[in-house]
Amino acid sequence: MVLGDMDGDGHLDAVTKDQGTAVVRIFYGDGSGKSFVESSAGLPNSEVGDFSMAWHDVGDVDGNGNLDIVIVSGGDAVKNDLQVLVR
Ligand SMILES: [Ca+2]
Ligand SMILES: [Ca+2]
Repeated sequence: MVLGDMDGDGHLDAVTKDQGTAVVRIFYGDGSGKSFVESSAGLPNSEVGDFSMAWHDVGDVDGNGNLDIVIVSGGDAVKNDLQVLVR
Protein backbone atom coordinates (compact mmCIF):
# COMPACT_ATOMS: atom_id res chain seq x y z
CA MET A 1 0.00 0.00 0.00
CA VAL A 2 1.17 3.53 -0.75
CA LEU A 3 -0.30 6.85 0.29
CA GLY A 4 -0.81 9.93 -1.87
CA ASP A 5 -3.43 12.57 -2.58
CA MET A 6 -4.76 10.97 -5.75
CA ASP A 7 -7.71 13.33 -6.29
CA GLY A 8 -6.06 16.56 -5.17
CA ASP A 9 -8.52 17.31 -2.35
CA GLY A 10 -5.75 17.72 0.24
CA HIS A 11 -6.50 14.41 2.01
CA LEU A 12 -4.25 11.35 1.76
CA ASP A 13 -5.62 8.38 -0.17
CA ALA A 14 -4.43 4.76 -0.13
CA VAL A 15 -3.44 2.88 -3.31
CA THR A 16 -3.47 -0.88 -2.88
CA LYS A 17 -3.30 -4.03 -4.97
CA ASP A 18 -5.28 -7.16 -4.34
CA GLN A 19 -3.29 -10.00 -2.84
CA GLY A 20 -2.37 -12.50 -5.54
CA THR A 21 -3.89 -10.50 -8.41
CA ALA A 22 -2.96 -7.49 -10.48
CA VAL A 23 -5.96 -5.32 -9.59
CA VAL A 24 -5.20 -1.82 -8.28
CA ARG A 25 -7.68 -0.05 -6.02
CA ILE A 26 -7.79 3.47 -4.61
CA PHE A 27 -9.30 4.19 -1.21
CA TYR A 28 -10.10 7.90 -0.96
CA GLY A 29 -9.63 9.42 2.49
CA ASP A 30 -11.93 12.05 3.97
CA GLY A 31 -9.21 13.66 6.08
CA SER A 32 -10.33 12.06 9.34
CA GLY A 33 -7.82 9.21 8.99
CA LYS A 34 -10.63 6.82 9.87
CA SER A 35 -12.86 6.70 6.80
CA PHE A 36 -11.93 5.68 3.26
CA VAL A 37 -14.17 5.17 0.23
CA GLU A 38 -13.04 2.61 -2.34
CA SER A 39 -13.20 3.50 -6.00
CA SER A 40 -11.73 2.09 -9.15
CA ALA A 41 -13.09 5.00 -11.21
CA GLY A 42 -10.42 6.34 -13.51
CA LEU A 43 -8.53 3.06 -13.46
CA PRO A 44 -9.63 1.44 -16.74
CA ASN A 45 -6.33 -0.39 -17.05
CA SER A 46 -6.13 -1.58 -13.47
CA GLU A 47 -5.94 -5.21 -14.60
CA VAL A 48 -2.34 -4.94 -15.71
CA GLY A 49 -1.17 -8.47 -16.26
CA ASP A 50 -1.48 -12.16 -15.68
CA PHE A 51 1.15 -12.22 -12.99
CA SER A 52 1.33 -10.68 -9.55
CA MET A 53 2.75 -7.21 -9.19
CA ALA A 54 5.98 -6.96 -7.30
CA TRP A 55 5.93 -3.25 -6.52
CA HIS A 56 3.84 -0.12 -6.95
CA ASP A 57 4.21 3.54 -6.03
CA VAL A 58 2.72 6.92 -6.85
CA GLY A 59 4.32 10.02 -8.33
CA ASP A 60 3.60 12.73 -10.88
CA VAL A 61 5.31 11.06 -13.82
CA ASP A 62 3.96 13.34 -16.55
CA GLY A 63 4.23 16.57 -14.54
CA ASN A 64 0.58 17.59 -14.86
CA GLY A 65 0.12 18.00 -11.10
CA ASN A 66 -1.91 14.79 -10.66
CA LEU A 67 -0.31 11.75 -9.02
CA ASP A 68 0.11 8.75 -11.33
CA ILE A 69 0.42 5.10 -10.33
CA VAL A 70 3.61 3.26 -11.32
CA ILE A 71 3.60 -0.53 -11.26
CA VAL A 72 6.51 -2.91 -11.79
CA SER A 73 5.22 -6.42 -12.33
CA GLY A 74 7.25 -9.44 -11.39
CA GLY A 75 6.70 -13.16 -11.32
CA ASP A 76 9.09 -14.00 -14.11
CA ALA A 77 12.77 -13.95 -13.19
CA VAL A 78 13.75 -12.79 -16.68
CA LYS A 79 10.95 -10.46 -17.74
CA ASN A 80 9.67 -7.54 -15.67
CA ASP A 81 7.00 -5.16 -16.89
CA LEU A 82 6.61 -1.46 -16.13
CA GLN A 83 3.13 0.08 -16.27
CA VAL A 84 2.19 3.69 -15.60
CA LEU A 85 -1.46 4.54 -14.95
CA VAL A 86 -1.46 8.23 -15.88
CA ARG A 87 -4.09 10.43 -14.28
CA1 LIG B 1 -7.32 12.76 -1.65
CA1 LIG C 1 0.33 13.01 -13.53
